[in-house]
Amino acid sequence: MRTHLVTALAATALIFLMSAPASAQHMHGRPQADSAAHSDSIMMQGMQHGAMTMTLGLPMSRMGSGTSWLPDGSPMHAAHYSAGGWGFMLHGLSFGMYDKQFTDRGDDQISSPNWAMLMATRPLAGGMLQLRGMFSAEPFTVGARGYPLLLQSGEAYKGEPLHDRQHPHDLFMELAAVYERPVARNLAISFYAAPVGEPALGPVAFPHRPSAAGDPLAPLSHHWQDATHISFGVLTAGVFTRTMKLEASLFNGREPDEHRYNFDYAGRSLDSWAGRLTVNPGADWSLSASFGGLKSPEELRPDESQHRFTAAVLHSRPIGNGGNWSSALIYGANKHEGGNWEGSVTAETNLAFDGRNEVFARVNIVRKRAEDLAIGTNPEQEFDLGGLVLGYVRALAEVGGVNIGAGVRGSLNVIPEGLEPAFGTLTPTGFAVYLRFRPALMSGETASVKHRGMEMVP
Ligand SMILES: [Cu+2]
Repeated sequence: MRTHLVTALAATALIFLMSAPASAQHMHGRPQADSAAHSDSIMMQGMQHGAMTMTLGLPMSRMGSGTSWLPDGSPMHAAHYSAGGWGFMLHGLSFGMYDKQFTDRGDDQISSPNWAMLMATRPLAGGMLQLRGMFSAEPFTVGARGYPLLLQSGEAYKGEPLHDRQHPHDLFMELAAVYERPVARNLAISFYAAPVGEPALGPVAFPHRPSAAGDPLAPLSHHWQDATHISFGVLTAGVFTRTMKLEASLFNGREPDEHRYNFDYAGRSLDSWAGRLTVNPGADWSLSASFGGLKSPEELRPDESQHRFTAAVLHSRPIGNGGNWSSALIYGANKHEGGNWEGSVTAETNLAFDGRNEVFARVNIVRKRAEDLAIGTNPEQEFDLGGLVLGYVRALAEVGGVNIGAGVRGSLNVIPEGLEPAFGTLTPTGFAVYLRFRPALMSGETASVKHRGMEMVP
């Protein structure tokens, strides 16, 4: 526990240091945005009009994880600056938390869930090239077994399925190149190649969802919805207009293994596939549906492939003075070969009233098998699980462009009688207290997206 405390503090300090100089740049980056001197960069062209834009004049706030789309009204907690014809953006999220999960299957731990992402963007051959690196210190700051989270499942450790814990994310979460190019007034093509990255399967992954921004812990439905966000080998091609995007991916469908520092290619190819349709009908909304085939995703059940279907509605809009309200309703289902569709629902909302006070809530309903939870009955037996999460984050300070908040989170789960012997209760609970570190809100950008409309075609 002491080593985790030390590494958690080290990680938050690291993120802090990484954010601070970039944010200082960001501070004097704003006046530059109004100068015509930087008009060589696509993003800076957009900034002259009050918001940064991408291909087809789409706002940067729409960029989700991988190639997914958020609502345009999503808040951007990022630092931005430009140099040498490139536009750089740094964003990330780091928590330092104490997490206690009750019952015999619970545990407590001090840890730091975190990620940081650097993007470099420049014009290329009539289009836009973007290079991305996303990293997580969780292998050090959470540990190989992950952090305690009752009823969570997915991935493995020392030959056993991880259960009642959330696995750490890999050191290399994403290394990717994106190329987008307009081919008509309102039509563009995109290519995404990633030694590690996210295929077009599922909604925006939870670490990137504004509707999950106050909560350090993962949704219980992660492996039914967005768990492919770290895949070791992804190729995605897409076509999009300003309101619609259609994508297809080939990727390595195997989940990351317990060695979180390396690239998991052994014996694998781009053996899995996915397709996704996303529609952003207005500035506040993003709707998506995806379907994929995952070849042998789990190392403990190598003979089993599965299909996944997801559908999601994301909503996000600025409110009041520096506030934002973001919500998501997500359905995701897995079908193992020869098995039934096992469904899950996530409903989550994050309401930042005014940039100081933030409340969030999540409801998870998910059907898991006995073997997911390593419950010693018939491995195929299915259980419907329910989880309710409520939390509050209070902004404490903004230091050097880093926004620091303190939060508290409580969870109440509801399990069927068949699981009562394992947990000793029908309503296992947990709580966490934490600090949250992230770059300050890029004020003005999100608001201007609303008023700007979509008239800015490059
Ligand atoms: Cu994950």
